[in-house]
Amino acid sequence: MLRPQDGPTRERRSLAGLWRFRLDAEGAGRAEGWWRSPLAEAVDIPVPASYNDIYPDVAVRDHVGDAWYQTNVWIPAQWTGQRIVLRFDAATHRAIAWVNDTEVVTHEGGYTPFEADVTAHLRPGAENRLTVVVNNELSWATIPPGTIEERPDGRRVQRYFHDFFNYAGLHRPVWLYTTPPEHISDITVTTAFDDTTGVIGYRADSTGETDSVRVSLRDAAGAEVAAATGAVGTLRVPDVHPWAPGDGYLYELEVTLLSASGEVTDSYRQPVGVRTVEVRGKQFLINGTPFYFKGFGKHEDAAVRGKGHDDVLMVHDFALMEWIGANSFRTSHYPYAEEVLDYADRHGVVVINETAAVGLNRNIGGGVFSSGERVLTFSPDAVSDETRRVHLRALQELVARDKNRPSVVLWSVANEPDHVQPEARDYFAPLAAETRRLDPTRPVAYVNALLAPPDQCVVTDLFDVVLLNRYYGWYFGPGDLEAAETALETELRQWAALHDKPIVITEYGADTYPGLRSVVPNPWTEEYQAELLDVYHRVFDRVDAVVGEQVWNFADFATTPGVFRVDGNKKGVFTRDRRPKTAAFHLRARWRKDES
Ligand code: GCB
Repeated sequence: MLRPQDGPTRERRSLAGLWRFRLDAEGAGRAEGWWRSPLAEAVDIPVPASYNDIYPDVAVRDHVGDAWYQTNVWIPAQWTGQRIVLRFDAATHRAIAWVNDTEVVTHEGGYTPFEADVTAHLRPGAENRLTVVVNNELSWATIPPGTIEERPDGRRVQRYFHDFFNYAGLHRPVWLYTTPPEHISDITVTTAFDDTTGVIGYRADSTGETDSVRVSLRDAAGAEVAAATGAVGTLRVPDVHPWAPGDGYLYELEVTLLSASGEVTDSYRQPVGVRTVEVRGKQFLINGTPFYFKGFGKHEDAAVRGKGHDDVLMVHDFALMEWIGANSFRTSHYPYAEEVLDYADRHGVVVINETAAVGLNRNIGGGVFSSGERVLTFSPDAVSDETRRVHLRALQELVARDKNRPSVVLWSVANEPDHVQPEARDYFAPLAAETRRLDPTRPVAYVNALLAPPDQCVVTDLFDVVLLNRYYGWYFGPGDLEAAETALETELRQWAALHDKPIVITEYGADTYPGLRSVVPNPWTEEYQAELLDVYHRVFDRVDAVVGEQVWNFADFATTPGVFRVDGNKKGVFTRDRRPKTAAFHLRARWRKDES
C-alpha cells in the first residue's frame, strides 16, 4: 500500500488539528445518525493523539465503546477531476468513516492504514463534513484480544491480556490526497547482490489499461544509475552502495505512468535500500555478514498523547538509541507509525516488525504468569478460527504496508502466544506459511514466553529464528541473580541443542523505580536492574547461538492499574520522560565498547 505523497501528479493535505469529539458509550450515534449533522455536545480533541489522557476525567480515560470524531474540510476547486482519497494511518481498534452523509470506509485493526476513494462524495470548492466513529472494544475475535466485563451497576469494563494501556482514537495522521484517475496503485521491490552489483526487482501496479511504465533509479545524490521500461523488471547497479545497519543508504525509484500518447499520467517515488537478509544455521546475516541485534522492545507511549504519533518524541527516541549504542528495536506489540519505519530506513536502524497479536494466551496476563491449572487458549470460546482469520488479515496488511522497507529484517507474527497446547500448531502453521508466501525475502518468527521447557514448544520448527522473552531474576526467582544466571544459561543451551536456528533475546529486564538506590542488589532499585542486565550479558556472551539482545523496555510505559505495576510498567532503561536510569550507562558501555 503506497503512502500519500506530494509530487508532480499528486497532492496531499494533512488533517491534523483540533477535531470535534464525543464519547458514546451507549452507541446512540449509530442509531441516530450523528454523521448527518454537526456533532452535538462535542469537545475539542487533537488529532493525531490517543483521546484517553487529554481530559482529566476517568470516563474518558477508561471509556469503552464508540467515540465520535468530526471535522470540516475545505476542498480546493482545483482538485476537480482528480481522484481524491481519504486515508487513516491508523484508527484504534476499528472505525467507520463518512464523508458528508455517505459512509465511505470501515476498517478492523488498530495499527494499520486504510483508505477510501471519496471522489464521488466530496464537493470540490466547498466545505465538506468528515465524521469518524472509532471503537475500542476488544474480544476474542480481535487482535489483540480482550473481554468485556458487565458490572451489576451497568458499567462495562474492558479486560485484556497484554501489558500496555488500551489507548484508542486517531493516533496517527489522517490525510486527504489526490492522484490522477489513472494511477500507480502499488509498487513492490526486492533486492539482491551479484557480487558488487545491486540487483533490484520491481513491480508497478496501476489502474490504467493502456498505460506504459518507465522507471528510473537515482542514487542519494540524485544521479540516475539505472532505468527501464515495463511494469515488471530488473535493474542492475554496478558498485552498488548497500543499505546496512548504521548506514541507511537509500536509492530512489521513480515510477512514471505514461499514457498511450506518451504524456505523464502519474508518478511516484519509492525509496529503495539494497540489502539481503538470510538465516543460515545459527547465524542471522545482513548482506552476508553476521548481525548481532542490540536494542530494545519499545512502545508507542508518552504522557498526555498516549500512542499519538509525535515527530518530536520519535527523533528524540532515535537519538537516545544512538547515544546508547542500539542498532535495532522490535515494534512490540503492534505495527508502529510509518514515520518511525521511514526514520529507521533512512538511518540504518534494524527492525523486528510485529503484529498486534499479543495476549493470545490464557496462562499469562499482562506479563504475569498464572500459577493455577493450565487453561485452554485455543478453543471455540477463546482463540478460535475467527481469531485466526482476523490475525491473518492483520499479517497481510502489515506485509502490504512494510514489504519495501530495508529496515525490516524479520516478521514477528505474535508475542507470547500459547505455544504448548497442541492446537497452537494448527493455528500458527497457516500464518507462517502465508507470511512466507506474501514475502519470501524475510525470515518469520514468533516471540516465546517461558511457559514450558524448550522441548514442549510445538511451533518453533515452523519458524526461522528463536525469539525469547526471559525474566529469570524477576518473575522467576526475584532477587536471586546467581540462580538466574544458571537457569538462563541452562535453558539457552537447551534451545541451541534442539534447534539449528539463531536465538535473539527479545525481552529481559526488571522493573526499576527511578531514584531508588541500594548498596546490595534489591529488586526495584537502579542497581538491581543494572546488575541483572550484566548477568544476562555474561550468559549471552557464552552462548554462540545468541545473536541478539533487546532489553525490555526502552522506556517506562502506561499499563492498566495492578498490584504488579507502579503507575505503569517500570522496566524502562529510560523513564517515561526519557531520563536515563543507571542501567542506561551500563548498556552504553557494553554496546559502544568497540568505539574509541
Ligand atoms: C512480557 C510481555 C511484555 C510485558 C513484560 C513485563 O513478557 O511481552 O508485554 O510488558 O513481559 O514487563 O511483564
